[in-house]
Amino acid sequence: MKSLAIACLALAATGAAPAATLIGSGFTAPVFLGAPVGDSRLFIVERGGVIKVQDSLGGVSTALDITAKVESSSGERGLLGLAFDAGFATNGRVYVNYIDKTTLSTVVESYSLTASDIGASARTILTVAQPAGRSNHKAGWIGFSAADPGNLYIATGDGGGGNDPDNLAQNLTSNLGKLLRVTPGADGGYTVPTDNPFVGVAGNDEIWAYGLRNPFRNSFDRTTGDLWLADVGQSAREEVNFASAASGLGRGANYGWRPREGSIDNPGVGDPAPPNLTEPVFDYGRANGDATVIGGYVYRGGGDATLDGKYVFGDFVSGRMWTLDGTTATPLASPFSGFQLTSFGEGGDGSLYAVGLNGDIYLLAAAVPEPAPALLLALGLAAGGLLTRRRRS
Ligand SMILES: [Ca+2]
Ligand SMILES: [Ca+2]
Repeated sequence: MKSLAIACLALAATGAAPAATLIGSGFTAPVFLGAPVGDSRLFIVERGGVIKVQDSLGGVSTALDITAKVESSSGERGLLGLAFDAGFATNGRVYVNYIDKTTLSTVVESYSLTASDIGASARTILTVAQPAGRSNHKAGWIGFSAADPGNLYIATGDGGGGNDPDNLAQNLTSNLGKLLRVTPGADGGYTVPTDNPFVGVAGNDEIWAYGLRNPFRNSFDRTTGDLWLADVGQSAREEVNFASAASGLGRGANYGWRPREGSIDNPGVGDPAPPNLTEPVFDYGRANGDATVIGGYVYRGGGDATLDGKYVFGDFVSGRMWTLDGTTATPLASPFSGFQLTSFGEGGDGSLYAVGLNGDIYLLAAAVPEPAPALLLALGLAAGGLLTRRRRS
């Protein structure tokens, strides 16, 4: 099965008939898939407020059900993000991002999926009020970078409406249209890392980067910790932004919205481009039915030479997919017409998946299995012996 998927994707990359392996179906409006590093299970986020778990044999169960708390009946609201605590293997703790049914605010909470009473394990980390009457641009992705363990990054949209009517993404006293960075408290709440860019100066201390419209799906490279931010455009350009861990993960970056949409001045407003602008590494227009970028992952599974080390992303509306190598995008022959790609997903072993609003989950590229512990030990002993000999010589 795995080798078949790899072979099919290699064909797709060269323009042959596209194929991918359907490994799950029947989910209700799934919008994200993830897994703790090294965990063989897949955690699938359903927009209505449920997290399902699919095991390696295909069995599906419910890990969390907070539908009573989640507003998902209109616009782009719902349960939108999931991240795993570094201590997940022992504490079962996850972080979620959703729109609250009562307040319509963004809420980031943590739960322990292994608690005897999961509901009672809820801890509110942070909330962000949303503008009244605007149902779109809630973003909702959350994640931890291997280059910055312990700090949770939270993507917020501009809160909705055309052309960010209150100019919130450029407003440093609003947490909307931002990438936030906080240290979650074990008992809820958060502290602000002292090296956040607006600590001690004007601007909200939680803000890490700003000028974002609707950064719905983003990722940290599991190997390097680099940040990939995909900001959904309005009516002209879709964009991908990149900030390496080596250069500081884009601390204080202004990604340009609303004065800019992708690499052009926003046609809908006359604001001058900000002087401190960070341009996207790639943006694209509305040809071929493209209209909503879905950020993906740098594939680190090692099982597909075409994808290895490249950023894979796509478009919700057209279903098209690309790899990005540096600033050069190469189309992949996508199998996803009518699939409504809502997210890519990364397995605990680095395998790459695609998630469709229709309830289907596809494996795009499997991961090469990790060497068995006995083999690693043998390799380690061999390397140790080599080093010892070199030192002696
Ligand atoms: Ca401040
Ligand atoms: Ca931008």
